[in-house]
Amino acid sequence: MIKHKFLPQPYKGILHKYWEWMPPAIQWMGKEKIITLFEGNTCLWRAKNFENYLRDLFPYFHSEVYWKLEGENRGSGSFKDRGMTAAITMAAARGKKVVICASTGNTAASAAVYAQAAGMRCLVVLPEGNVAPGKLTQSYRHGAKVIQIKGNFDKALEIVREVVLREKDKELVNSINPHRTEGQKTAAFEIVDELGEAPRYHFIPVGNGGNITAYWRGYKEYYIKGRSKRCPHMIGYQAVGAAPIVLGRAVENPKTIASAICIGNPAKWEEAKAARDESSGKIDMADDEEIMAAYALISELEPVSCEPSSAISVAGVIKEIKRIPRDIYIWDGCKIVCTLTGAAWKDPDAAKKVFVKDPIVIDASYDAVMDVIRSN
Ligand code: AN7
Repeated sequence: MIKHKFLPQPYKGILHKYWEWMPPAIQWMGKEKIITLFEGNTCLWRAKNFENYLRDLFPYFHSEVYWKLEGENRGSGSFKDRGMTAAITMAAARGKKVVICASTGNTAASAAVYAQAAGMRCLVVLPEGNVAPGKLTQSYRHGAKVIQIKGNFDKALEIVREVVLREKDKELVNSINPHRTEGQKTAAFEIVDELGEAPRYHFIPVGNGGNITAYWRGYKEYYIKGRSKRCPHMIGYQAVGAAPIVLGRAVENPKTIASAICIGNPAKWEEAKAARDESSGKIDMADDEEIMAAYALISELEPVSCEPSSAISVAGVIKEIKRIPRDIYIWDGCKIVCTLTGAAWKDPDAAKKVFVKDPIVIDASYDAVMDVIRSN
C-alpha cells in the first residue's frame, strides 16, 4: 500500500498523537509497542445553557464554560484510559505479566480492558458495596480477578502497595504509577489545542489527586514550550465527607454518595497540593446534595451526561458563583473548563434515582396509550 504523507492518518489514541510530549522513559520502547484502545480525542462541549443558568444566578456572568467529556474515552468510559494506555504499554514492554490496582471502580475497569488488550492478567481490589454497578461489571466482563474487601478504598490501596513491594512480577497501575500521569496530561493538551489557549480556570474532581496533577503537568508543559500564553488556575473539588486535602488531615471513614471520589487518604496528596499552589488555585468541597443537584442539572440543561462524581466540578462552578464574597473571578468573560471525568452509564442506580420519577405503566392497548398522550 502506498502511504501518502499528506493523507490524514487514522486516529490511534493519545500516545500516537502526543508521542513527542512523552518522556524518554516511554519513548525508548518505540511506537510499535503501544497498546491503545483509541482513547482520548474527547469532546469539549460548550455549555451555553449552563452559561445562561449562571447568568440567572449572577447577571454579570459572561464567561464561556466548556465541559471536557471524558466519559467518551473509548477504552472504558473514563479519563483513566488516557493513563492506562501508558501504564499498560510500559508494563507489557518491560515483560510484566500481571497488573494490579486498588480502585473505587474506574481504574479497575480501565485496567481490565487494557490488560485484556495486552494479554495480561489483571487483579483488582475494590471496596465491597461501594463501587457503581456499571464499573464492577466492566471488570468482571473483561476477565479481571475481582477481589472485593470489607473495607474502603484507602485500605485496598494499602494492601496492593504491599503486594507489589513483595511480588516483583506484578505491576501497580494506580495513579502512583508515573506513566499514568504522562497519559492523563494529554487531556490538557487537547483543551489548549482546541481553544487555542489555556482556560483561565479549570475545575476538576479530586479523589486520589492523580488527575489534577496530570492536567497541571500538561498545562505547564504546553506553556513552557510556547503552545499557550498562560496556565489556568486549578480548582479542585472534593466531597464534604471525603475532603482530606481541604481539611488538611486524612479522613478515616470517608463517606459520600460520589463513590468514585470516596477517598480519605489520597495517594497524590502532595502533588495535588502543588498543582493547587503553583497555579494559584484552590481545592474546596461540595456536599452530596450539591453534587446530585449538579448531576441532575447537567442533563436537564444540556444533551450531555456524566456520573455523579464527575458532576462535582460543575457543582464547584455553581458554588463559586453563589459565594459571597467571591474569592475567584470566574464571571468576567474568561474561559472555564470543567472535566466530566466518567460516563453516566457507569452508575445506573444513581441515574434511576434522579431521573426516573413517576414512571407511567398502563395496560397494553391503543386506548390506554392515547389516554396518557392526551393527558399531556
Ligand atoms: C469518575 O478508580 O480513584 O483525583 O480508583 O473515577 O485522579 O483520583 C477514581 C477516581 C474523579 C478522581 N472522577 O480522580 C479509582 C479512582 C471519577 C473517578 C476521580 C475518579 P483522581
